[in-house]
Amino acid sequence: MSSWRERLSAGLAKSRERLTGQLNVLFGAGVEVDDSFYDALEEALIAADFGYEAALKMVGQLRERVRTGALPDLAAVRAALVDLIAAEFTTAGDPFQFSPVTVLLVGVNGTGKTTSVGKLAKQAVDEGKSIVLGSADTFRAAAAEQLDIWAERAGVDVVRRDRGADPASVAFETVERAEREGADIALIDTAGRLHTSPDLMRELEKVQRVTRERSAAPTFTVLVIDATTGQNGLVQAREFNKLLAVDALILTKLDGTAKGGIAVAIARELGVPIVRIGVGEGIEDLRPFDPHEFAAALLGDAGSGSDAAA
Ligand SMILES: Nc1nc2c(ncn2[C@@H]2O[C@H](COP(=O)(O)OP(=O)(O)OP(=O)(O)O)[C@@H](O)[C@H]2O)c(=O)[nH]1
Ligand SMILES: [Mg+2]
Repeated sequence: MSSWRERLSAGLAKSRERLTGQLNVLFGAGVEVDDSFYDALEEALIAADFGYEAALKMVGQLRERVRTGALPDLAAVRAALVDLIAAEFTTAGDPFQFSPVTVLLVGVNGTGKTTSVGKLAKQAVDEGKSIVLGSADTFRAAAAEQLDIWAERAGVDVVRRDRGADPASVAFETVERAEREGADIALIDTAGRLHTSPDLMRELEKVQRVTRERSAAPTFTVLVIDATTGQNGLVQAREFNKLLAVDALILTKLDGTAKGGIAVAIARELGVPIVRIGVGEGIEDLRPFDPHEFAAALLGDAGSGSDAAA
């Protein structure tokens, strides 16, 4: 059983191969650090889904530092790129720092919302916080049962209704119950839906509106994105954000993506923090997001030589 760091590192191995391949070229025998090198690095960053603008900006900064002689060797260049990638992320604004707080998890189908609710519940309990879960996924038959299993593992209660009930009413009741019990966190799971489905998006907007109106505590909308979906994840982020003004992101399945750069593209696009990352299916596999740690995993720690995990 590998550690979560190893899983993250293994998941990002393909992105890393492309990027470090270019960096190695930089110091290969007889290679000139010229425009074509920077073009190739830019292409590698774009291929890893960093996005055009971010790639251009980072390579421009790297080019400037190499020019001034600030980066004498491969390790220095790699470390500089790690810093540049890390600097692309905002870190302030983790909803779970607040108490009391109301958090709504949204996203397209199968991104890992319910699993993340379960993992977050366990973490809250481990930290000695009280939490009430709400299953506002009244659409999928097994959704409430799935959440029940996670809730049982975490030892917390779930507010739920029969299938087909109004999800906004479940959200309302969850907030009410959390307030009544003086809970630290009201955490609400919603049904997955495509951003291209107007009816379902309107329904979600109502869930958010009702939740905000009912909640005296600050209310955060957290978008859950499956990192393996690459550019489509960026489109999802854009569309959900347009309608709901997303406050934070959870990026799941980073243990299995070839395009880790998408984290940069999405966080940049929305200008909101990634507050957790999913690196596996187990209850412990939702970790705080550390920009520097993530960037280092994406490029491989210089000199560590432990890239063999893939
Ligand atoms: N490898 C991996 N699998 C994950 C991760 N997070 C979730 N999963 C898996 O993804 C699948 C879908 O997870 P769910 O939590 O049911 O997704 P959901 O967003 O609630 O799905 P819907 O409610 O149908 O929209 C499950 O098999 C999870 O175990 C992760 O970080 N890594
Ligand atoms: Mg679900």
